[in-house]
Amino acid sequence: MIRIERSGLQLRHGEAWLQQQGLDTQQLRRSLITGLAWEQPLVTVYGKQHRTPRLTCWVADRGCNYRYSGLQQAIHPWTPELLRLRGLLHEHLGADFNSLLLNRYRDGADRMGWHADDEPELDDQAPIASLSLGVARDLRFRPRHGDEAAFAVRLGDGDLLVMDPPSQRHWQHALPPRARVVAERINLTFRVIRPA
Ligand SMILES: O=C(O)CCC(=O)C(=O)O
Repeated sequence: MIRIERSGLQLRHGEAWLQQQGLDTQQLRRSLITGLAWEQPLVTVYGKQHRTPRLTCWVADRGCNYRYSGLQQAIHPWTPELLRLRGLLHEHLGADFNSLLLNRYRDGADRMGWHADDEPELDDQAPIASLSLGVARDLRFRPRHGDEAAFAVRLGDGDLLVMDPPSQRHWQHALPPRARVVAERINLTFRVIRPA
């Protein structure tokens, strides 16, 4: 894994990490597409309601509620393949992830706006581990203050990106739209929620 460091930001990037663990990423992506209950929830942003420009699924241990943009996510149970991924991440990173947000970008029009994963229910001492499946997309980073330059990390099929504390406090990230991308991508972010 290579380290990407800026003031207040610490990332670790492992290319084709899932393939190195012996996983078939194409099969995994297909199975997640057909096996999970994908939703396109209504969210409220700046007082206006709209559907998220991507599909999502929230998987978590019991009691791990998560709310963003005024939306309480429905909790879906862990499947055997998601438990296997959680086990692999625990083995390599030592973190006890108890929740997982999956985002499914159907093509380059689907996207995620600027934000930090800094909701109060998230444990800010724990890393966030992100796995990518499918077509490569750019994850952009920009500082919340100061004059460090924005930059992007290209996340390809099977990549692992670890965002270590205190990155969420000082930086935001976004997945911008890409007009030329016609293929699908799934991203899985494993998190630690402090149970209510
Ligand atoms: O799709 C991605 O790589 C980014 C996902 C993300 O920003 C998030 O889940 O908070």
